[in-house]
Amino acid sequence: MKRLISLGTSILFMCITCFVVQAQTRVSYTRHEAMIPMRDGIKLFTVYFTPDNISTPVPILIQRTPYGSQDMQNPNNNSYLKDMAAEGYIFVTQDIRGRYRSEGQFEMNRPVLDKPNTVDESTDTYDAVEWMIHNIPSNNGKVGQLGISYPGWTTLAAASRPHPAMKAASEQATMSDLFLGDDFHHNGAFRLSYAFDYAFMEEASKTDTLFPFDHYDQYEWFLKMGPLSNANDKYFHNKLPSWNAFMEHPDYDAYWQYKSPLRYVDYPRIPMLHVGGVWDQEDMMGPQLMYKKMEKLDSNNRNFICIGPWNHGQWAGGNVTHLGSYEMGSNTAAYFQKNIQKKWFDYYLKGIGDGNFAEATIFQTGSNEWKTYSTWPPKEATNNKLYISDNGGISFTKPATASATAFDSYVSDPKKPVPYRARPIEQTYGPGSHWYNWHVADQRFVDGRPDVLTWKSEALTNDVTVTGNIIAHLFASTTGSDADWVVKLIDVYPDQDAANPNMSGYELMIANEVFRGRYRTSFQKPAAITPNKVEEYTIDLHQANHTFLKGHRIMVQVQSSWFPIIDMNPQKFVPSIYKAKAGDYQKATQKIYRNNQFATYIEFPQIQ
Ligand code: PG9
Repeated sequence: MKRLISLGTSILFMCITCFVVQAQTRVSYTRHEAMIPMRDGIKLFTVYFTPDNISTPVPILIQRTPYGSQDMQNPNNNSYLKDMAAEGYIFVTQDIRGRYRSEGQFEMNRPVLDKPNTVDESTDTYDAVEWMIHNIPSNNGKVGQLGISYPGWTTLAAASRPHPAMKAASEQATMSDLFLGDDFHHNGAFRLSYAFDYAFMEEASKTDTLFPFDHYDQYEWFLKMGPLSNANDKYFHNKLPSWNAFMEHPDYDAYWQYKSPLRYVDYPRIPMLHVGGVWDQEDMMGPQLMYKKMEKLDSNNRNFICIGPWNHGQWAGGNVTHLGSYEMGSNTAAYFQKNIQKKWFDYYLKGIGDGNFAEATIFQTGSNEWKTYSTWPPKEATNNKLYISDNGGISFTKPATASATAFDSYVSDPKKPVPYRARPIEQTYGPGSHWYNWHVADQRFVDGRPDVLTWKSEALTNDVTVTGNIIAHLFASTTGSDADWVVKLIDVYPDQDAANPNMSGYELMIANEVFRGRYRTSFQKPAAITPNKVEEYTIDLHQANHTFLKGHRIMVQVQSSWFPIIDMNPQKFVPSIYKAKAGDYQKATQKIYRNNQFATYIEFPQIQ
């Protein structure tokens, strides 16, 4: 269990069987350990592998992790690194402050401080790099950093204030703003089951520890837990700093803004390759948001992005040809590792190649093709609008009706929330967990629920491709004074798919997001919703590059709960949902409008 997590990210649970050596091994490696001193005297545990019998000095590639470095595999046996290992690099992994065998105090996502006499992940990396270039023999003085998820974020933080020897970095599935998106909240909605599991896993002890649930199905367990305040009262007893922060900072206040990389990341000070998965269940937003932020200031063409058909970190695996039931048509991880990651580091750290990299390399799902773009999202795309319409249909034409009764409606009941994936919902990183694939799970598991609205097109007569940022504009009202809105864009496979019978009628999510209604005008200052007033909710469903193939249908779904990945909104405005009482949770009737004045639509960018 610990060994698997320690390999860098949780995704490696599922990829463990994939660690096969495919490349012709040309270089062997020797393992070393060191305790590297930081500027405040704290020492960080570090494992490094040096290549044997090489004639020229080689660069250093670092990963910095909270998940434990001691079990770092020989790079020749690690699918993620093996292509680079075959030609010689020095590979380093380091336990960050306070985790596993490192000294010091752990702080979850300790932000870059820029204050004298303080330490953070950027100063720790700086000090580590300084030590490495002077103490690891046969290095060429050039250092790169990469990593997935938390190690992706440590890469982002280090590259934001890099040591002069650091010449290139690749953040992969970094978390970005933890209130607006990624692990702990999405648009202010609290990621209950994930935050609960992860805060305990990282903060209950120095090494990863699973919370001892006494029940298998988290849906039932969290329903039974009741209001959020019960987590501290019954289980955590105020001992987990991150959980306490969730409870004490319900809104996007100075605490979250200070923590956010949106504050401390600016222009790409060194070349940066952002890597993300379109079906990343933990940090989908991070690479997209960080690429966008840095791209605006990228006057030296140092900012690049690659997005693939992956879950959280799946590109590190060996033989990655499918995610859940979705078949990718080729080994997409091998493509990334060889043609993107290796070439990129080889160029910046070894001077190999012409350095002609595509600005954006984005896998197109549906058609299963790698595509390149000179701007991302592509500037040339037209923002078409996909409207919901009557009789459960959707259309690229705005509804003509002026009728105020042109809406669809459902009752959202906090006692019976919509599950976010089919039950039983196993503990996030627990045995048999389906957490890793839930973004591609067949959405038919919510078919027939009266609290999920569905609109869909006829079978398409041509392929239809969406490329870029998908944004929902929901015109909605509620009888309550607060509400969550979940929007999903779905590809419905043909009912009888002769080519792929297992996929017949499959409902594959292409994009999705939740929005907590109280934040519709400001994330800093939540505001009650006026009952029964129609309001527009703008919900970023993030980027996609997907072809709905001929014969498929395009589907849109809306619902008001996604339990327990999102805590249940009381549906009555209270100053802090984290202090809501059981009696605050109430049923509400939600209406989604589709008339000419209030025309719910999805921005659906297309390249003509
Ligand atoms: N998604 C995990 C994480 C990253 C950063 C902050 C909190 C959690 C991870 O897989 O590392």
